[in-house]
Amino acid sequence: DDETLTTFILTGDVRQYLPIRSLQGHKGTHGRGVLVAGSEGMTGAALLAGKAALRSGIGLLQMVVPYGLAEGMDLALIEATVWGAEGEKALNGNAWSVIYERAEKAQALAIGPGLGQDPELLLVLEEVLRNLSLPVILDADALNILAKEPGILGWRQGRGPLILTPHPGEMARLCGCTTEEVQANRLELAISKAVEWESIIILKGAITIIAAPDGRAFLNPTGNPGLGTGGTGDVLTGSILAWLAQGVEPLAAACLGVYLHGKAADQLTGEFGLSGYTAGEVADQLPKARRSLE
Ligand code: B4P
Ligand code: MG
Repeated sequence: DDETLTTFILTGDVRQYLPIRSLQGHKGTHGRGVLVAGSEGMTGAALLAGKAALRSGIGLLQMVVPYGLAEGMDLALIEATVWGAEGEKALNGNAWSVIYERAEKAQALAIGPGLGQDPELLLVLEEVLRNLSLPVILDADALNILAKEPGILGWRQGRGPLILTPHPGEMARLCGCTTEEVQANRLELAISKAVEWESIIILKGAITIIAAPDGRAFLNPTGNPGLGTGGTGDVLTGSILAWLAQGVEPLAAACLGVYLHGKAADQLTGEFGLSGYTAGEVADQLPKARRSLE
């Protein structure tokens, strides 16, 4: 029953999920991740997710952004490689070829933060779901686009792990209900959709829920209301991308990412209290949150 299948994430479990960094390790062994994100006015979402991936130990971060924004991104996040794909100010339906090229040599892919919602991007999402066997994270605008055609999630089945990271508003759009209905039914809804869509669902908010396709669910004990500020969701996505790229199993990567994101925020309350720290500061705090477990 639900009671035995639903547990809090334990610090001891999270510690075991942390990948062991070999003394001989190099950027090739620490994983490559692809981040498809950003459009005019929302380049910050891409930068925050990218920064969080770097702060979570990724070996090589490859950003795929609209070609009109590629030069600015390249200068703003100097540690990442940046690839311009079709679309001047936002990616369009022809962005797939560049995404596919990058994904072929990577261990994980995340798509969505600040992406924009060109209707043609539905075609790109279909290609991602159908053709990529690496673990994929769908966040933000990828979820908003998907909400118009949630049936395409069925195309993923049997092809590779999928993680969805909706906040309650995005979950409502995906499920065709209201945000209030989501909030009144968080656990049941997250579990039933994780089973139905054969995906890991991270339903964000105070006590984020991580629901698995086998019907289990994990509740996150870390985090605080200071996280309710623009960009913190993008930081979460980038961090999980990095854990996946480093070879952490998808469900463990989801729990590890959510736990450390909240832990970083909890550490920041020591200096700032319950508001006024920024998403970028949460990203920068991630290594210290990780170190507190070692
Ligand atoms: P968007 O405008 O789409 O916001 P976004 O770009 O996705 O923002 P971001 O990526 O920074 O944050 P995200 O929420 O992904 O949507 C925001 C809209 O959704 C708002 O209009 C809001 O009304 C609605 N919405 C969002 N959360 C809601 C909620 N809980 N209840 C009702 N409506 C909601 O990621 C935020 C991160 O902060 C997550 O990791 C989350 O778990 C964490 N967080 C936020 N508040 C927290 C809290 N009190 N305690 C612990 N963690 C918290
Ligand atoms: Mg978000």
